[in-house]
Amino acid sequence: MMSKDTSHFMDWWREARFGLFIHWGLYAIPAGVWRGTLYPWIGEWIMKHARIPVKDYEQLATQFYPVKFDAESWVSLAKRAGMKYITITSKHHDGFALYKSRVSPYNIVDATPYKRDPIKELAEECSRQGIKLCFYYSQSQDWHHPNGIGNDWDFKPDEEKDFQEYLDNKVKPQLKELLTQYGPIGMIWFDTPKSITKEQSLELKAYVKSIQSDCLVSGRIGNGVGDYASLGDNQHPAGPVHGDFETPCTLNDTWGYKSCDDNWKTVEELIDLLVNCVSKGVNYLLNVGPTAEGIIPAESIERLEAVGQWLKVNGEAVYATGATPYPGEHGDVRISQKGNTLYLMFKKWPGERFTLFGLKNRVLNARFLADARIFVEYTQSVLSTDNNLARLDLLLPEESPDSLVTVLALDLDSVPSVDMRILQQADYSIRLPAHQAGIGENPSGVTECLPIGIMSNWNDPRTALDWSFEVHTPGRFRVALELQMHRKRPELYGTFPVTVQIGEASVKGEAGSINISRDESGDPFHTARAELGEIDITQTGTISAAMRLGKAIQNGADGMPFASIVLEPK
Ligand code: H79
Repeated sequence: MMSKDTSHFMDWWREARFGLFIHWGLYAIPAGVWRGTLYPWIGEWIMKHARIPVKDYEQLATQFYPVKFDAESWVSLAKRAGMKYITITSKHHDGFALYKSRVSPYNIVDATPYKRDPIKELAEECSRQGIKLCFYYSQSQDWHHPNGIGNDWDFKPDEEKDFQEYLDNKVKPQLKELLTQYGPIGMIWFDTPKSITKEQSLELKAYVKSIQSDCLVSGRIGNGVGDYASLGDNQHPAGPVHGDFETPCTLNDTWGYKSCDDNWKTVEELIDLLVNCVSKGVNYLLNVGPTAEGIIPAESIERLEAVGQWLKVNGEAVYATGATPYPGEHGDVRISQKGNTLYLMFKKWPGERFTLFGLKNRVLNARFLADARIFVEYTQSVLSTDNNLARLDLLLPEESPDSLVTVLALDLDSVPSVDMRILQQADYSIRLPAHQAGIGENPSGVTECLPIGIMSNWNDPRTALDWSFEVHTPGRFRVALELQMHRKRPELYGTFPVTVQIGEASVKGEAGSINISRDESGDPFHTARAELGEIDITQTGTISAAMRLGKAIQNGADGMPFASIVLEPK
């Protein structure tokens, strides 16, 4: 007999969807400035960027006295934001332990005048307020330990270090402390595996599980042995992901506090990013960097509280939901599902009429999470003249019921079942993404790069990408190409000559290093959009499309980072 007990040690994490990341440590004191020089990039990296000797950086500990730290207010902020777990830096790359450690005196209790253990206070609050506590722990980089990776200005080059000695004498003993001093821990959030071997990753994982068997380990433990996988820092999924994923993200550009970083994302952007993660089944781990005094910046608090307000109304579409059943996107709508309910999350309000194509179930009820009293009229039909395209026509209020993303819940007669073809959308647009492309003749090994949804190594004009899609309303369309390009090094990309064939029509153009903006974050990708021209689609039904490179690409940057073709009605 199969067991009826289907509970799983990852259930809490899969249901949570939204967590608070906290980067707090000695780097909050310089806050981006060392000896009068403002250092670019992320604040917690200042020791490495300024190549600060261990003995100088250690002096910061003598000044660390966060008088305003208040565990109750940090945990209640996470609760108000609608977050279900907190992941805090117990030790970042600088090697400083933010908790009482017997393994190394380089910790907040023994090396600072503060002498309190904030992790202990947070653990007590988390347990009181019912939120999971998790620890970030930098297992590979440690710029304070002679055998940790990354510090070559005080110590030997990494290749000559005895990394195993560091694992045995610092990492494992500190993990043991973290897993025995603070009650049940949700996860150890390992980061930047660097040169750690598969045996060492497995050894660390087994070690964690031997102390707390239900404690998760993050994907960045290295070598693919984590309990789930991680997207890159501030990376967002473009298409479906296979398996459990989380994306760690910032509110501005830094993780650790930086006094001059004012590049705050707006509440609108944050909710858009959240619903995009939710629609792909990806957890969103959003960061705050408290000051050296122990204050979470007011700009962070305001934004998290606003997201929390939205979640209070719309959490049903977020917590314990699954990814959209559709293979692709629906314009400005993101979709999630739970049981027999499909949630349409409108990033832009469509106005009175909206059509959802390809839903095969019967709709029993349509209700807004923001206001269940609003009556939504709808009709369903299947058009045999359009290759059996199912359509659900909704009559909506002219004004959106919610001020930000509005969620419409569709209660169905059974579990959502959808058309898996690429469908022209209600606004007549058509998206042909990398993750839905067929890859033709492929001698040079072009691959689809999930989950960020770009083609990798596409530099070969012999390889065509192809699609077929369903058109219900022919007409003239603008053809645009979206690429995801590296922010820091746009010069690696030249431009790419491409030909796009849509049915009988074709357009040629150049896509490439345009609209790349540099910023402080060092995040890897930026969307660049190129307009290629216009084409006519003259008939309804199934249309095919293909794209080729005009010449071989030799740019040392992994070919053309193609994300999507977008056809928009003229
Ligand atoms: O903890 C946060 C970061 O400190 C950590 N991961 C998140 C969650 C992280 N470790 N390494 N990295 C992120 C990537 C670092 C990239 C770097 Fe650079 C390239 C460091 C130095 C060169 C870009 C440019 C970032 C800083 C300068």
